[in-house]
Amino acid sequence: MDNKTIASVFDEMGNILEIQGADFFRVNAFRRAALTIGNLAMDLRQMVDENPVDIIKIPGIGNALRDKIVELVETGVCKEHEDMKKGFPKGLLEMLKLRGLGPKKVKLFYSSLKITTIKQLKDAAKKHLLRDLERMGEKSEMDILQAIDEYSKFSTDRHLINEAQQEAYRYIEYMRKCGDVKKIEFAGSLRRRKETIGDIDILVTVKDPLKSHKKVIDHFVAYDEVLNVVAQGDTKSSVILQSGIDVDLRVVAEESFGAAMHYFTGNKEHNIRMRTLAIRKNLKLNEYGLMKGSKIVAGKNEEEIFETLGVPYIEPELRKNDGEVEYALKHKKMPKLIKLKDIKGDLHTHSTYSDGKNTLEEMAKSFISLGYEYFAATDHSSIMGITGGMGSSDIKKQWKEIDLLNKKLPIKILKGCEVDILKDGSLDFGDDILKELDVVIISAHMFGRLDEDIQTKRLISAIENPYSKILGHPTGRILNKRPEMKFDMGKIIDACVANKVALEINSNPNRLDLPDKYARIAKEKGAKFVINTDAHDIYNPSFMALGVGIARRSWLNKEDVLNTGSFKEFDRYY
Ligand code: DGT
Ligand code: CA
Ligand code: CA
Ligand code: ZN
Repeated sequence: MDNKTIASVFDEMGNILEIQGADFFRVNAFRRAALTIGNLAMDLRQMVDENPVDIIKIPGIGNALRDKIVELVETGVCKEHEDMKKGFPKGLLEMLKLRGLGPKKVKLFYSSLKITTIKQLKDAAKKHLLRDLERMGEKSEMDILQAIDEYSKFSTDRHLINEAQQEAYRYIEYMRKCGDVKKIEFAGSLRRRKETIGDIDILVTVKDPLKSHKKVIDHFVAYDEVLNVVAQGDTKSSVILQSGIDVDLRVVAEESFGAAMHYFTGNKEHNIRMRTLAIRKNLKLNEYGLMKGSKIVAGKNEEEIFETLGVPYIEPELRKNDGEVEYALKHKKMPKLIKLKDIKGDLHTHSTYSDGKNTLEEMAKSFISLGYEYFAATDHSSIMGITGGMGSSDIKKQWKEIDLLNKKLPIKILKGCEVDILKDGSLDFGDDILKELDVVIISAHMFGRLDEDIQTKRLISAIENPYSKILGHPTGRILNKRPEMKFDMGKIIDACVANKVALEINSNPNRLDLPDKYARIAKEKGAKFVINTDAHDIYNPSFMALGVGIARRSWLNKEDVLNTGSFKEFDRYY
């Protein structure tokens, strides 16, 4: 942990304390320490190692802060800071990022209007609830709206799917402990496996329609992780979790469960399209059921609703109203989408040969435990020098280890590399190395902001390299952080098809790249795909399910994806 990070921890502690109303001296002690450390010439890590006693000679740092510095340097966290954050709304700290908003104002909005998120702040400003507060006015209210606008341009309140999914699973597990819950499922964008999630939608049915409702809702709001109860009614409730994620719960009747699942899975446009089908049959479709007048003709499960409407079952991932209903009506049969269990190996992984956290052998064991037939070791080439990419002697060393491991382990390790695409479109390893490799992933990690034309040419020239097999994380996007690179996607897909380069669907939840809208077009143009995890430790291989979700949203079946076959079959494509 470097000086800058330590300073930001102290700064955050000062902010939390000030919002909580701690006394001035305590708040100021953290503030001053943060400022001093931010401007310090000496490296605190080195001081902790060499002469921790001297740390208290820094102005403003006493014994207590010295102990925290040592703790931060040695463990990466500080217990008091972690404890402070526990009961504290994350949204309040996020609010501090708004231009012109300090702890005093955040505290004011929290204590007077119970505002804990930027979204609530925006709503309040729009309703003119802020202008009458102490030391506020019409202008400062408008300033806040403006600051939120600026902020939202480069940040969103959508959550990464793995984080939302984890929260949903944990919540559902907790809800099952309530004896009155019968069925429980999540719906919404999480069920459609969209790459980011606005809020979590959970549906339940209860054991006793007369007595259970209240018990279920009470159990729901009593969850440990709940930070704020936004609404609590007889059949529905909304809460905000400590993690900042909103969760909606609805209690529905048994005979309506399927209809509610369909309605709340969405998306909205798909629902509207399905409703027009119902109308044509003189029926009505809503969250209670497929209705003839006031009578439910189908509703307890989704299948019977589709059947009654005369359409084959449409998987949740396809429900976007971008042609799925028309396809269903025309073909009377939906395509068989790829499944997680179709995947036979992972072709993009890292180990300590570059920036991975685990050794090659540890990674191998992780893949063995998933039952894979093979995986490719594809550490970075050397231009990623900052993160320890491989030079030609490193990769040769890796080949030797792969040969040894292949003799003793029940999995085939392929020799590979994630080779950087250089600025001019050439690759970061020469033919002498590339020709020895089973798997060559070409990735653009740098120069993401070239002009569209130049970027397109650069990528095409990399794709045309005869050794290229996979275009890694094609758009380069980082969800909620970095936009897609600008290039002509149509031309890149055409070049991949012409040169037999598979497009990667990178399963890392921060990437989920290639996005489904492009993957679907690529499929129509005849492209092939690989779904990889880009694992950097022994836990990441579980990301595969997320990539498969994107593939399903892109209408891909097993045959479109090369790592659903043996490695021989993969290689046959090239
Ligand atoms: P999110 O939460 O933004 O990631 O996306 P969703 O799709 O989960 O949206 P959410 O939570 O607002 O609503 C869940 C589903 O409920 C949505 O996919 C479709 C349905 N729904 C919500 N509002 C409407 C509406 O006004 N009309 C119709 N037909 N359906 C709606
Ligand atoms: Ca939702
Ligand atoms: Ca919702
Ligand atoms: Zn990688």
